[in-house]
Amino acid sequence: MSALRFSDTISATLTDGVLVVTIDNPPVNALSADVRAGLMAAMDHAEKDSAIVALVLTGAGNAFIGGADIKEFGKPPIEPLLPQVIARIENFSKPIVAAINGVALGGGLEVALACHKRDAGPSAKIGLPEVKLGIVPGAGGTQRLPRLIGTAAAIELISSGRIISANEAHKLGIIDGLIESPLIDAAIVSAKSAADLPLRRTGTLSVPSEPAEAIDKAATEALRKARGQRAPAEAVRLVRLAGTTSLAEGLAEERRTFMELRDSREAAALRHVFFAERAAGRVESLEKVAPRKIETVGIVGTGLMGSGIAVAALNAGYRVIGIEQTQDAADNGRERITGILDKAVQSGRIDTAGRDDRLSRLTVAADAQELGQADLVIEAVFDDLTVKTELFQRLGSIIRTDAILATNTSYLDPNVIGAATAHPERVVGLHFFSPANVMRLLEVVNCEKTAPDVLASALAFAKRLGKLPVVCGVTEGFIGNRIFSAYRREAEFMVEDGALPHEIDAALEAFGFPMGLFAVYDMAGLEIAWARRKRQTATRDPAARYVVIADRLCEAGRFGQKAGRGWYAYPDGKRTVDPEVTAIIETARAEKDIAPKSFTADEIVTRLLKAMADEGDALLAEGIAARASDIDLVMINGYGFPPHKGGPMFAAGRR
Ligand code: T1G
Repeated sequence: MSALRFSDTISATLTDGVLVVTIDNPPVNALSADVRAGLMAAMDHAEKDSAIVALVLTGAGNAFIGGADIKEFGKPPIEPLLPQVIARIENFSKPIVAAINGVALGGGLEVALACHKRDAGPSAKIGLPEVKLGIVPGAGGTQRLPRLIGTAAAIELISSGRIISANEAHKLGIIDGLIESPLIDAAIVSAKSAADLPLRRTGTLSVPSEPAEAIDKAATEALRKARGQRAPAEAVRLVRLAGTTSLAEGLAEERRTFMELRDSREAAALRHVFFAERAAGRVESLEKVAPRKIETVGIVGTGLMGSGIAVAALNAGYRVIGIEQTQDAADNGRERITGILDKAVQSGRIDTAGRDDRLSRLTVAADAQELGQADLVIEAVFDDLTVKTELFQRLGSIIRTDAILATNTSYLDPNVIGAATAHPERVVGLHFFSPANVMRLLEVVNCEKTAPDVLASALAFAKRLGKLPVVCGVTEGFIGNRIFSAYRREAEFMVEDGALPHEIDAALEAFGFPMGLFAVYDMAGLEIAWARRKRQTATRDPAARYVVIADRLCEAGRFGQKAGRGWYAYPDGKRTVDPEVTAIIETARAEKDIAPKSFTADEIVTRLLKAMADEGDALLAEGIAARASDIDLVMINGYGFPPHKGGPMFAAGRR
């Protein structure tokens, strides 16, 4: 066995006539220029050396190939281009077997599709996630995948960008060999035996025929889910094209579409989100700070929020101790948690063994002394300052001296809660979003006294939960609710100024929000915010602009969808404009002598974006948020802001 090197990132060894080519381009073996050149050089070498009968292509470390190098997007292209490398692989005179040892995504899967055989280890993950970056596959994915698995299945995979397991990929026919034993050894055997047979070139296969209805159904479903985004719709068109045109023409049209989308605003927004997610939760000053070990998580309060947090922690492998005040409440909490896990079994997300394993790590008790075993205690009790401060005082004598205390408050001041304990440096805020086992966003609140290793531990905990942590400082409502309040306030000002709620909602929905603001109000119910406004009456600045319309709606018993009436009426459950609401609005305008103006959809969106971005700038200036991109992530993942618009800071051009 002799070692060869073809570029900085491509090396190879020759075993038994098979050249095993390894891509080593950490962290994910992306297809950078050096990788592409090295692959070409390896093929040059293999072509000339008659001792080489076949090739195996694999990745170093945990990844096969994570895709095109996203950092090269927007830069001038460097030859050889990926389609050239891939065409050379497919047309190569000797068999090339992909040994897929980890993720094969985007261009990584496209490389594998052009290989003559695909073997994968059990931890391989496969997908064409390009639509999540606002683009379509650009190196043959839309043309080769349907040739292997059919049009309907390819439409579903490419338009959703879904990433699948080796097992599913094998069942679909993307993977030929599912290998348990050492992958490379098996791939070498595969490659050698392929050398005696005609090569199976994916691009030369014809797309399997399928009933037109199956294809139409997949296409309709994909377009429905795309909600107006371009990339998934283009993906559907290109996959269909594979069945009706030659490979060369299909590839040319794919490439043209890819280039066009790559330069679009939508793609720039989604790339921004991609890098924003990777930057989130990173705090430079914590780089050398070791997090504390967390294995057992105590959760005080097992209501809606607490039970969701418990499930998230159980899913991540933690031992969980839920605490309630009475045995009855503890039994109910356990039932709630079990109920969520049962639903996960019914929907196939976990199996019964998975559920039983989770339940074996769960205790729910009425005795707070149990918390003496916890490394981290999260309170998820009623959002009342006295309740929370008393609880934290009491916990001080129960929990271990090195245990971390987290509060899940949404609106209270965690500095005040922390000050109620003898050791505020161990207190941190963990603001989960409901349902906590589903929502990815987690605001990690760095309080005035939080110790660096406590913050580092909270971030490590969030990461293990699979959450998207965004660090924020203490302010009322943290990042999300502060921006949301500004957005809501501006929308109500606009109603007073002349826009009707349904006009604002239509503009927001056309922009990409799943639901307009006033429809969301009606769904959530209007009475809690009304109660809060009434409590704040005494402290409100009388000079500040105040819109009474929501109060008038509540006074008229219009508490939202559950009441059958709110900002809209709901005859037969259908959202409808209600003249009674319009009359309330007109009265309120007349009382202030406001002559209503009309607003275009564009004006509505621009004004709301500006309000959000101005509040975002204030959060940055106050040091509450560390980066504009963190604000974008909070609004995208917690408040329905459309990801393909990049978040309010990106959309308003405030990066
Ligand atoms: N290019 C450049 N850098 C990348 C990268 C990529 N494709 N993927 C990840 N990184 C960086 C990332 O920024 C981070 O860097 C580090 O790797 C670890 O990432 C022609 C058009 C592979 C599943 O969309 O889904 O192929 O911040 O924290 O959780 O059709 O990264 O540390 O400096 O996410 O282990 C298609 C995107 C491209 C895959 C690994 N490919 N990546 O997850 O680590 S388009 C993708 C991922 C394409 C062709 C086209 C994940 C991952 P830093 P990480 P992870």
